[in-house]
Amino acid sequence: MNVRILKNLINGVWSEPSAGARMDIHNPSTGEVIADAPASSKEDIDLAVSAARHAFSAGDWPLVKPYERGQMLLRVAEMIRENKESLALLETLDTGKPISQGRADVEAAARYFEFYGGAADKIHGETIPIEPGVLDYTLREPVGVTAHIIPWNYPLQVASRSCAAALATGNTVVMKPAEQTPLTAVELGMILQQAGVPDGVVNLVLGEGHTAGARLAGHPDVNHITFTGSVPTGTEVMKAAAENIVPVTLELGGKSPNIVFPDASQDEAVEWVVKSIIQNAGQTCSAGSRLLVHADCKASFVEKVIHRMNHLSMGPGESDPDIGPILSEQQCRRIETFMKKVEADGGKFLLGGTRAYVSNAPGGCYFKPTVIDGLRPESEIAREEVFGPVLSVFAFETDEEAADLANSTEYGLVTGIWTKDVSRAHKLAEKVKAGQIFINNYGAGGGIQMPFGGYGKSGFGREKGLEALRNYTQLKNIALKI
Ligand code: TXE
Repeated sequence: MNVRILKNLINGVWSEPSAGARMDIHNPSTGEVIADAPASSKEDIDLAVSAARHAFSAGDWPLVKPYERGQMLLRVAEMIRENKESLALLETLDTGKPISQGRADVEAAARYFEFYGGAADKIHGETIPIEPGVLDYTLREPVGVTAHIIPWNYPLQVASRSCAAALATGNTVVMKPAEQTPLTAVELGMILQQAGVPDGVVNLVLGEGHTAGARLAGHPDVNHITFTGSVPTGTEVMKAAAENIVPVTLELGGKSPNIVFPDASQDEAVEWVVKSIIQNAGQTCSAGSRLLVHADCKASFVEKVIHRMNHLSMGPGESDPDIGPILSEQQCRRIETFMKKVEADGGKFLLGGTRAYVSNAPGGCYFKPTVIDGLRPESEIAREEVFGPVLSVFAFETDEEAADLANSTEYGLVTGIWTKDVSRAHKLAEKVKAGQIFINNYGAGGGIQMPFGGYGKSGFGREKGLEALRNYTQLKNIALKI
């Protein structure tokens, strides 16, 4: 495969990084170098922020009518769909994810632009009764220059969801994709240009976190930061934003449970429990990484889970296996470090626990689907995000125990509840501290329209759905004495 030479998009021009530094981009399935990307510096971020500021304050963007802005975003959605196959392949080459998951990500990206494109001319304020002779009303104004720091696990989806919402509300954008996975962000930049988004409205700076990312998070002329990534980096981003009193939306992952009762449809629950932990090889913020199962059905349920996992295929993303590679050697070592502590934490492996060798892709890092039983709920692996296809099993007897176990980590992103007893499910859903609860499903409909975000260390603020529009608007109240 030809090595792609990537550039930054600043003020409508595809440009080299100012200091000339570059970095290799690898295909996680094979380890092969597939692209050469800018390792941008502080200066490149500064240029991008200044272009975004100019486009917001003095450029064409504020003059575009909301309906026309929406039409532009709908065109972006259309163009994403027209390029679905090539975008999916690029996403798969860049992240290693199975191509069918790459296709699903591309469809989700198109749907974000469609959803927010449709919303662009429906963002309005209200009138508030004060007293006779006073007309009081609110305006929802764009915040200005918005920064988007994107992770490597769902590069196109995450870039699209926040960028589309920010553009729909009339903001300008500076985006920094993860250093490992910039390919589809570059394609998205080209599509946005072709769809007619004016120069400077969307700027793309490729580079590393500690340089480009840190400058973007701490830039004094940024008005909002959207960050998806790890808790330690989220903390750094928040500290940098605090220096400038800039609001942040943080999506920091989770340790999400599936809670299974004996009256649930067992086969369906097994299918989703497995799917929710192997999707993207477990490198998903909302991965169902804990199985909380009622003691009465634990043995048979876990047996079914293991049976299903024993029949999963593994290989390079392009061959569309059930499980693709782990992003990098570094991420794989991180998983192994967790695995080394399993026994000391009271756990035993029912399945997996080690790397897998994939003969047709020896250069990639693969990890076997893994099931661990017996971990102490307070142990590190039971509470921390492993970010691999690793499922920890816990038994409960009462609904209270299930709720306590579900709430026993500092995260609170997603919870799956599996039972035919609707009132039990509702009561449990009220007790569980998580931003999204799924009852007898896990991720219905792709969740484009549902507010998404976490409790506790899973972050704060909500992305997706109409709720995300709040991140990118500020409210002004105007009182007119008539
Ligand atoms: O994340 P980082 P890493 C979790 C997951 C994973 C772990 C480590 O558990 O194993 O994090 O992954 C940019 N200022 N998630 O190290 O560092 C970076 O360039 C500003 C969960 O890759 O959080 C990239 O664009 N930005 C998660 C982005 O932050 C900085 C998705 C994420 O990188 C920066 C990814 C800095 N100082 C990892 N340092 C999810 N919630 O889905 C780095 N970055």
